[in-house]
Amino acid sequence: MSMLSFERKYRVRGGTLIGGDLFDFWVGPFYVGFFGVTTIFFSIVGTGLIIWGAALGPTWNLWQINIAPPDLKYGLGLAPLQEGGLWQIITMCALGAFGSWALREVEICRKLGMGYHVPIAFGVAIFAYFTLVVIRPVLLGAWGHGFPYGILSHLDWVSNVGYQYLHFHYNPAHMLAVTFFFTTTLALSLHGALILSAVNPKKGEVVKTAEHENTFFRDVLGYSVGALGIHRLGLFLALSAGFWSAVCIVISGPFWTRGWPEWWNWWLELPIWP
Ligand code: UQ2
Repeated sequence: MSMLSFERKYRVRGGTLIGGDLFDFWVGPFYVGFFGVTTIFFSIVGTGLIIWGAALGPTWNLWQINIAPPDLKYGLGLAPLQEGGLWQIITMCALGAFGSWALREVEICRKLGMGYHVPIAFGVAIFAYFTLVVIRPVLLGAWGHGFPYGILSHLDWVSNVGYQYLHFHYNPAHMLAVTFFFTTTLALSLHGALILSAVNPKKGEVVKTAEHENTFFRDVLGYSVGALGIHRLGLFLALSAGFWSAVCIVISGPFWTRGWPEWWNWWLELPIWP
């Protein structure tokens, strides 16, 4: 269902960061803007390079297509296209597209006079990806430490890198990240279930309101975090999951090179036992 008649009054001029009025228009329901143009550009070039990389490879099997980063011997230099150079350009296109998308969100926030929570939240996801393909490879001295672009190949990479540190679940930042991911699903399932339960009363009855929502959790837990509170909590939990994911991988290698189980020896080495 189109909401165009409703949205028309919110389609205001201005709020752009770059380009003034030049790209300040919509295509159908979509705001364009300078960053809409750059998003389209990076997406098309990046996707085209992925398809080209697939064509150069041995398979069209969607699961097995793989575009690998350069060999470690290329260090932080540029590699030939077929030997990781494609991966390098595709990575730049991905970051260009993600960054453009975030800045397009900023322009829309400015138009609507809203806070910047959405682009900031998206920015944390971009930060996690940036950590994986730029910050950690740079700290380790080679683009070859980035992860390969492929459905199965990136799973293999995660498994191999995990085993390189013996048992990745002993990584304390990984523990935090996993806990935040799970808690995010708990919070969203509670919230989604509560909202749907409130708007789905018995046939013929009017939908329930915030009072009922609060009362349900006060009756169950003795506490309700509140309608605004659950969204603050959800944002905090989700951003924390992304943040600690970035931390857990960036410390693996640049700041800790042994097995993660060994890290916990700090406990046994405390001077309080003898
Ligand atoms: C709530 C509330 C909502 C909610 C939810 C709660 C009316 C519509 C889900 C309950 C959430 C609580 C008590 C926090 C749980 C804590 C963690 C870490 C998952 O009270 O207010 O608003 O959606």
